[in-house]
Amino acid sequence: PLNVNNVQGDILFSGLPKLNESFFFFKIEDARVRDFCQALRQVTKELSASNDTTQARSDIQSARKEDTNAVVKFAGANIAFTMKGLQQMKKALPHLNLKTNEIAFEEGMKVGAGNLHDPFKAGTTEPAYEAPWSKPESIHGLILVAGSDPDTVKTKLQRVQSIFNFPTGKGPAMVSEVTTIKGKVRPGEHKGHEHFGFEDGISQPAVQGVDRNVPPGQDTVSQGVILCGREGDFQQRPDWMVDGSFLVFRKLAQKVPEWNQFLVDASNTLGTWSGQLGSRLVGRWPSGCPINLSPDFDNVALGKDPLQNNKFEFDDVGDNFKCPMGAHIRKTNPRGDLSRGTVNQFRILRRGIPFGEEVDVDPKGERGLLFVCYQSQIGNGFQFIQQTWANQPTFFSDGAGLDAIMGQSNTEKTVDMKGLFPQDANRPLPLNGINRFVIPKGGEYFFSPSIPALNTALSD
Ligand code: N7H
Repeated sequence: PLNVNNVQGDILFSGLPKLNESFFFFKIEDARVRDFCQALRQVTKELSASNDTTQARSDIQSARKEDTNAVVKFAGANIAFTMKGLQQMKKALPHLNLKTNEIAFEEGMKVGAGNLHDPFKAGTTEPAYEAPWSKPESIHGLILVAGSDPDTVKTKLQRVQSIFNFPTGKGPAMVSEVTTIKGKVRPGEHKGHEHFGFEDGISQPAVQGVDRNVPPGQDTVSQGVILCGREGDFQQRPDWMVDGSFLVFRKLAQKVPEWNQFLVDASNTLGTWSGQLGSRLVGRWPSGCPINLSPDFDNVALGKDPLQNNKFEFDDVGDNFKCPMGAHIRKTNPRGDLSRGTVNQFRILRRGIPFGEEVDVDPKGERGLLFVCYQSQIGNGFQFIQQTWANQPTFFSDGAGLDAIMGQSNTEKTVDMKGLFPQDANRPLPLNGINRFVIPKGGEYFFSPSIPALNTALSD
């Protein structure tokens, strides 16, 4: 049976306490690979397992919900590797079996950028990724540290880095910095809401044998949908990959003033109001209240109630859609639109965090979501949701359009979306340039190994 103490802490349950998070992307120095692998055993003592952060996490999350400053100071660390990183480590670990059977991971995100419909640089087929995602060769791994406050996160990151002699130590550094990216929850009343203003992290699949007290409407998936080598992971994996999970990282910029303006302009032409239009594009009101349960106004009490806020189906009446087919939550989890058994193969655990300052603090600054998700198969998780559901105008029926939040097209400029209004399912929304509001800046695919694997196969 699964021992959750073997699984890194960001993966299962509700993740590490995320008020602040640092992502340290590193390269393993060519001359120090052996030292790096040996140091991993020391590093595992600093990592959080899925189980040992439970109390701190729930304390901090209740502090977050109550809108107070977190009083419990805690930070947890995890480590993950790219295929390039594992290949580098294999120089010191000749027996390491790298037949991961995961094509997306082995190729890296940039190679598959075209299939994701990520934008290209004008007139080329080169993804318009920023550095370092434009040159992923040197990205070998990621140390992520999430916690209650910036100082605790910083101290924790430094402790892990110092095991690799970074930036300096008794010997030469075993890693060099590729980049460090910081995320944080939004301030005050916006806590828990992403930059467009919507509460995030409401719907997550429960994992069999791990999550208890599963709220109504929340499905339970096999362990192997999230963890490699468990029942429900259909690929053959080397032993060391068991209880690890693929980590997808995407830096997604959000054009907040432009989105707000679009909602005002489009709702004027459509004869609605911007708040309702935005919520119909997401499928939930800002509080998290599903539009299926409250079509005309936000019901905050319902939105905050975990016993109610997932208890719904996309139950259309005739040709009238309670929730547009292209709404973000309908595209990314079609619930009973397909059979649950089918949908549940394609679920992910989302562990992202916003980045950037508020619009009023830094109007010209960049902001958005550091999207992170876990799955046992990238091709059935992130990639499938983005390519086969979100980017497919005919999913799951004609006229659905792209996912209104993160759907992407590299051919169509205008996509009509059916069912935007319950009163008139065929009233179209001409989404000129649907890519405009969420813009992928790059990212990479990582593997987050089990703690025993870090202590054995990956260190000796
Ligand atoms: Fe989404 N948003 O604020 O609009 N997402 N998402 N997402 N998303 C969800 O249910 C958002 C992105 C999923 O089970 C909510 O937790 C934004 C990507 C999935 O009902 C909100 C961005 C992918 C779900 C947002 C973004 C997904 C989900 C509702 C980019 C995967 C659960 C709150 C900047 C490829 C669906 C909630 C379910 C929910 C937003 C990206 C997937 C508010 C702004 C790239 C599976």
